[in-house]
Amino acid sequence: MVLSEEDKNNIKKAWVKIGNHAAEIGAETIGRLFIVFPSSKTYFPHFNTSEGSDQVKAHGKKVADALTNAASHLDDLPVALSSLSDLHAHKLRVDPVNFKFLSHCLLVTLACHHPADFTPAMHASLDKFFASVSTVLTSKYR
Ligand code: HNI
Repeated sequence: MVLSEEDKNNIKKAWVKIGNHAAEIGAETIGRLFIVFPSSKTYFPHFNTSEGSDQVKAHGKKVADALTNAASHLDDLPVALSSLSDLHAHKLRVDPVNFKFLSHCLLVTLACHHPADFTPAMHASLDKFFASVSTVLTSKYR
């Protein structure tokens, strides 16, 4: 997946807009993930997966922070996400299909929160960004 200059600008623009409510976006995304794709809960047997639970909120913030970090390292995602990639592949062994589910929930959440900014071009750039992050996080499975 190659991010064009336009993609990179769109992604950075989106993250400026998200600003300091990234944690809220993350929590809503994880809440949606567990409801829309319940099989994803398999990986969280130790969590209270109810929408709005403290664990959903805390995990949403971690995911959002990791994406904020990725958005500022668009030319170097494999390095920026290296330890997270080890974690997801070697320790958590998350089935890669779940990354598509999570990416879908991220897009829907962002579209709901920023409808005016969510142009088709922005949609495409964010989809490519989440696909690129997902590729890195699933790259060490074999
Ligand atoms: Ni993921 C832990 C980021 C996709 C299941 N995950 C993390 C952490 C971050 C993170 C950050 C916390 C690491 C730490 O504490 O050191 N995860 C991301 C990102 C994506 C992603 C950026 C994709 C965009 N993770 C997924 C998916 C699943 C998933 C698709 C499964 C459905 N992640 C987990 C689980 C943990 C986790 C399980 C451990 C949670 C815990 O606290 O026990």
